[in-house]
Amino acid sequence: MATVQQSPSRAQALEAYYQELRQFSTAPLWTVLKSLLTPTPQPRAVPFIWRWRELRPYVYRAGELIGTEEAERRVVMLCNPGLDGAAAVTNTLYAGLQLILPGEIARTHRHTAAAIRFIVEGHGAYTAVDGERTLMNPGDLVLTPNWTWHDHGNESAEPMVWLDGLDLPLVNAIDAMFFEEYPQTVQPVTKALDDSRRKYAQGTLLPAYERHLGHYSPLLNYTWERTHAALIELAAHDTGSPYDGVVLEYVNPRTGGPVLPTMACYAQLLPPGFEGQARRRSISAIFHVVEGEGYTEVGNQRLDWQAKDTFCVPSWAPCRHVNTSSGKPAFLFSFTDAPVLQALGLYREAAE
Ligand code: 1HN
Repeated sequence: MATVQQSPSRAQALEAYYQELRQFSTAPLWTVLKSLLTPTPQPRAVPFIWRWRELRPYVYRAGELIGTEEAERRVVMLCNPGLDGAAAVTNTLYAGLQLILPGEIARTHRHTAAAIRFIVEGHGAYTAVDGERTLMNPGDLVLTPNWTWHDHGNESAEPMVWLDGLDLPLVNAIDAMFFEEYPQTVQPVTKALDDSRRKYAQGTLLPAYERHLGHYSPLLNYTWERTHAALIELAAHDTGSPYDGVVLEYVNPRTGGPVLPTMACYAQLLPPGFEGQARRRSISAIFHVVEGEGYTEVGNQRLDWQAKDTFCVPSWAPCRHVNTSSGKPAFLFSFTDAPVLQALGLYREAAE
């Protein structure tokens, strides 16, 4: 009891000491240690779903209010409610819905944040990356790797919307952002249309005369046509994983590794009636529904989804997918920061 009786003066002495430390830009570790060394990750990002039915009118309204010339990129960003309005879905990943109208151009630039595009609707607008163009269709996955020149143009007769995914919050957190504009609006086309598809979409037969150097996939567009066919073919004889159903990773055909050094992409088929098991992973994930209806339990939240909705699963939240589409498979696309966690020895997973 003696120490307790002394404590008011000791408490005062400590408080005075903390005050003095502050003037030297220092602080005691022992008052914050428990909040730094949490037993498990404590993301501020919360499980959340952005519903296409609600957002679509706002995406198209942006098309009436602002042009691509003024906007550089016309995007409605998805902002996690737990992250105070930051341009972020999680601490590492950004996502947004980009609209490009017929006749519009989104001018050429490059940056050290890497991007993926997953096409939501519209047909035939192009993305150009380092001299190669690809025409995009719903469900296609298009890569714009770190520091590659990229522009978009819509020479089709209909608007196009896609989901942008970037490692922007990560790149800014590690103070590694660089950005440049190309001297011209549209970069010169130096390669045949879909050049990389002919060279690299085969996967098991690659051009021996071309050594693609770089830490990202040389394939610009992973078309939904191929992805969908691969999932259907695999699901005919395979039930896949108890957590994810029939799940495929989009890979770099040169290495078998992730498409980008900071982001991994997946397509999955949840068989009719699929009720997944719950699992936690020490990664951030953003899911986009391609087809079907169902729900995903993330922690204590139930996120009911349908086609074109986008939702997030923060690190270490238990996650369980259920397909409620009657008698039909459901298709999900997702991208994660798993390559970062894996490269740093920080990847973990645990069944619930
Ligand atoms: C960007 O360059 C694009 O090229 C889209 O389409 C979204 C969000 C933040 C920073 C750069 C694009 C972006 C972006």
